[in-house]
Amino acid sequence: MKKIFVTGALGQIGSELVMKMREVYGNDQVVATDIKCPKEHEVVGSGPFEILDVTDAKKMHEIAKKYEVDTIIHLAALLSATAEKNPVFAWNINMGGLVNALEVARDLHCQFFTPSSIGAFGPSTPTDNTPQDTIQRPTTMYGVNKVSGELLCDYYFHKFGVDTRGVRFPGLISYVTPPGGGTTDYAVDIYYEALKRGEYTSYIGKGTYMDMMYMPDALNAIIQLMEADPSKLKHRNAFNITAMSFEPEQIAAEIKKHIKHFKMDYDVDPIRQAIADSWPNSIDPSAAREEWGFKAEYDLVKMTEDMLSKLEKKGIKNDSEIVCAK
Ligand code: AKB
Repeated sequence: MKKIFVTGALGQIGSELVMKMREVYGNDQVVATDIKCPKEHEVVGSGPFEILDVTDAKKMHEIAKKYEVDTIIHLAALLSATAEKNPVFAWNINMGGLVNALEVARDLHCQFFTPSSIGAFGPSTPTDNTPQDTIQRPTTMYGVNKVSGELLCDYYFHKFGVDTRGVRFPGLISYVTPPGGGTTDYAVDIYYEALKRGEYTSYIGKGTYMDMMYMPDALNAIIQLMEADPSKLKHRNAFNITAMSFEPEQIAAEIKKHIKHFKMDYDVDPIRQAIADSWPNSIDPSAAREEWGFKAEYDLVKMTEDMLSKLEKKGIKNDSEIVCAK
């Protein structure tokens, strides 16, 4: 039975992954950690939880040892736009946290997962159907962290035999926990604003294509890759995976099918636009398909239907309707 240690457990991926893994492996088998500890969170209430700042190597080791974990899912990191605002801080959290987690994995013989990103590519990377193995010269601090992280995880595999595995995530879209500080976050915000106000101002410009994925597919991908037969893995850190690629007009058109009066305009943020422009339009996930059977279930149509209905169930609705209802 796996005993899994998760960092960044209250973040966008962590808050759903912990609950899913507790369902699959048992509540007590998943030790969630985060720098904060809100009292009322289901992750905190449903199984072991510890406060951890990932730059604190000693405490990380102590917690992992205390629970006798055999798997580490290292998620704590700053996303692209936040990292660009404070690059040295991002280096310290993203790289410092990663090397600490890898050291724990080495010492305690743990299997290891950490996500990379489409941000690991840069302007000199082929932009369409970006291959698994290609040029990686990113121009953002986040991208530099992600490429360095991929290489560091390969190093720990080759040098120390740590079973490191990873994927390059596209923008992740979910109705549970909002992302924070990413470039692809517009594709989450747009659903909330469509329901609340019937309109959205996109900070990403018209015609900017980026890869995206609905959270259920992302969670399945992590579990599937961690369960994959190691003898089948030619790559490890990190596999291209994607479910769809779209530009703002396309997601807006899809939302309009459900909310007829929905309107979108643009007020482009130069920082996030420059980051988006440096990333691929679409990546090729064939290595993930071939080596461990990756397959996404949700495309833009299916995701939009599910996202809007789940947000409505959560009570996200037109502000004026809320005022009228009082
Ligand atoms: C971001 O926008 O920073 C992330 C990512 C694609 O890695 N969502």
